[in-house]
Amino acid sequence: MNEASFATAARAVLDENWRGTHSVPAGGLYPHQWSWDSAFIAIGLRHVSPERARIELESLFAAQWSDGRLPQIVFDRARDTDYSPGPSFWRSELIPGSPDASTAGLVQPPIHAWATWLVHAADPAGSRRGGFLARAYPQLVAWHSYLETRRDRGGSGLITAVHPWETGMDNSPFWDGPLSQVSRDVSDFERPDLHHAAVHERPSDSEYSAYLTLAARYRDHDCDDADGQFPFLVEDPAMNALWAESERSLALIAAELGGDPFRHQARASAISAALESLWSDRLGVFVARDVIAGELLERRTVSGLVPMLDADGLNADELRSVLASDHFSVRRSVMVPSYDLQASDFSASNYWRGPSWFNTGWLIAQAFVRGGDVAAARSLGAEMRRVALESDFAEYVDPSSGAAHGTRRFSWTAALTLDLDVELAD
Ligand code: 2M8
Repeated sequence: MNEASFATAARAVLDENWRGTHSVPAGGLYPHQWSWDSAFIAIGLRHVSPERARIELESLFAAQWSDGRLPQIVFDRARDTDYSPGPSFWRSELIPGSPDASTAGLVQPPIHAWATWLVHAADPAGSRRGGFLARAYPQLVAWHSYLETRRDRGGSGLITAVHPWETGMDNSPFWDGPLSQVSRDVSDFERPDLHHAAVHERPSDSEYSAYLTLAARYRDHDCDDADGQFPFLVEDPAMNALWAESERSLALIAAELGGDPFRHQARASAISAALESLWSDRLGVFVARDVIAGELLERRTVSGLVPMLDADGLNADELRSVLASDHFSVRRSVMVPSYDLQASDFSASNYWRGPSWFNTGWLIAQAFVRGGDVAAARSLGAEMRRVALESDFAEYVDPSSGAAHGTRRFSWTAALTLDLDVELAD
């Protein structure tokens, strides 16, 4: 692969999906701004234009709610019917504490402080000149404080997701059990997503009915986290590992600003310690917890590998051996599947039920770097770049063939492979 043509192609995707103040994940399927997409995109954009990367994050921060939450989606009101559920479903303007922008009421995994630090580090002089960290820091502290005070529904020291969408891995097999307990009250809905991706690549109508039922219920309670009867409450390993990682980044940001890093370090250690309660001895990976049923959801998913990022957690040898096992290893491609290859309900094409994704690949590359195995990170990065280019920057791919699935010219695929290209260059 020609590195120069790879970088040119990746930048073209980022330019195409740039909307002046933020990027869309992909032009057709996802016409709004998504929370953790923007963070991943900013990590790649910092190599194209640090200024654009800062604007990407700040446009999301501008949509922060008064309770500190950063919303899952900031809507482009002009695209209401192009994506469901859109701004007229959420009608956030009627909910107390919502911002001027139209947004969803849910959240997504808190990777923002980490992204903010990486964006700063790409251009410290420009960042300091514009006061980027000084503005971002209080907003990020408020975001983490929302998670800590409003979202620890299980009392375990971990964040609880109230909707599969909040984990970013919408139809992960983790959620099959908890979702089976949710009623399907909303039955009349559009599926504009199916104009852009095949039906076997997306969640089913039954899952969508449960998703919309949960979202409508949360909205109808003004997105108030005090709702004691909420029918879906889960703790996800990746979401919590990213929270711990972001808290570590808050310590770096605080130190850079002359503030107190220690309280953030202490919080990060407390989250990492709480994450241990999601370790499954039987499976040898982290798993999720159903807070309502009070039980671990014992499945092997890529989310359960993300806590290996933690430098105090597992080392690179252990990560290598999990990835070499029959559950995660693939013959041709080294891209990591989203679900256990040996599971009877594994699918190579259905969304978060098996295909390989580039954001989780990037996270695993970071874990290798932390674990001291830069060579493994480089080889994963090289494979990801090859597959990204060959698949026209697909949203997700078949783990063994690299065949493209979902939408194409997907922003975080381009951003994160570009980041690995720059950061892991020999
Ligand atoms: C997917 O999720 C959205 C809902 O948020 C959807 O299916 O419509 C997920 O892959 C999620 O992780 C991602 O942030 C979003 C936009 O790329 O798409």
